[in-house]
Amino acid sequence: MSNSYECILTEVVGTGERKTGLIRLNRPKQLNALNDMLMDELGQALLAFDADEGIGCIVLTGSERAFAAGADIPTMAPHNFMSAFKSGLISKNWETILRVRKPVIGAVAGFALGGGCELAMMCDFLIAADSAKFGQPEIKLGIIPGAGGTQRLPRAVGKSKAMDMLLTARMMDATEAERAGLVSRVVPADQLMTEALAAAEAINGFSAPSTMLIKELVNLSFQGALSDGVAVERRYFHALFGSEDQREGMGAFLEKRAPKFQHR
Ligand code: DAK
Repeated sequence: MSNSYECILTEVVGTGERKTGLIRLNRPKQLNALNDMLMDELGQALLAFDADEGIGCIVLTGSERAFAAGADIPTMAPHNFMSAFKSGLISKNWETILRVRKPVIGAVAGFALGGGCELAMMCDFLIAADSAKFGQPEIKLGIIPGAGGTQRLPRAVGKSKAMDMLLTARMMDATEAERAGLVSRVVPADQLMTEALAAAEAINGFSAPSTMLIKELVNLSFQGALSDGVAVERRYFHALFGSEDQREGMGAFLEKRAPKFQHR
């Protein structure tokens, strides 16, 4: 993997026409605690992969021991209200991932805590190693989540489980996370990357406009009224009949051959 960044590693992987942008969080001594430099670099790498026509999908991962153990506590510790308020404490680049239009798969092994859990929940879906542990332990530090944990966790796992995790700081293991709907699949730790990259490769083979629109619409389903989302979905569905990939996809089905998408 490339080392042009200090706190992350990036690599382009895959065998197909369109490839996967792989980003690995890399502050091993701090269990990938998320400091400003890491978040800046992550934002840059995400946007660079998103802008690259040769990339169909992004995989975000950490190490075997930790996806990320949260925001960097030594950076936050000295702040008071005024300095936090004036500097917008650690808000820079925290939501860049939400601007990415291509699918982002989170591949989580080990700890995903606090901001690490929040970052994971900003991915489009999560594949977890059986070693994964999710939690929002901010309450133990005398604070609360600051990057969407109180909002995304209840949407992912329901109110009761979210309240339990947020108020007691207990961690959820991979099996419970899958049962609760926080992650889409759990695999043995040594198969995590194989599984995540295979999922990415499958997505890379589909029409890019379809993958981007599905992502946009599913995210919309968490924001507005159901009827609004369904109306937008209907319009985009119609709009895709102006694409070459629709003609190719349906033509290939009728001709009993594999489609060759051009992503337009
Ligand atoms: N920050 C910095 N260093 C950390 C860290 C963190 N969050 N978590 C772990 N480390 C460091 C430890 O200090 C230790 O460093 P050394 O002592 O070796 O130098 C090293 O990683 C290994 O950790 P441990 O020795 O503690 O390892 P254990 O296996 O015993 O325990 C642990 C692992 C993950 C259970 C434990 O380290 C732990 O509880 N860590 C803290 C987890 C936590 O409280 N996370 C939540 C932090 S608050 C916002 C955006 C985000 C946020 C807020 C606002 N905005 C956009 C406004 C997010 C806030 C948070 O995440």
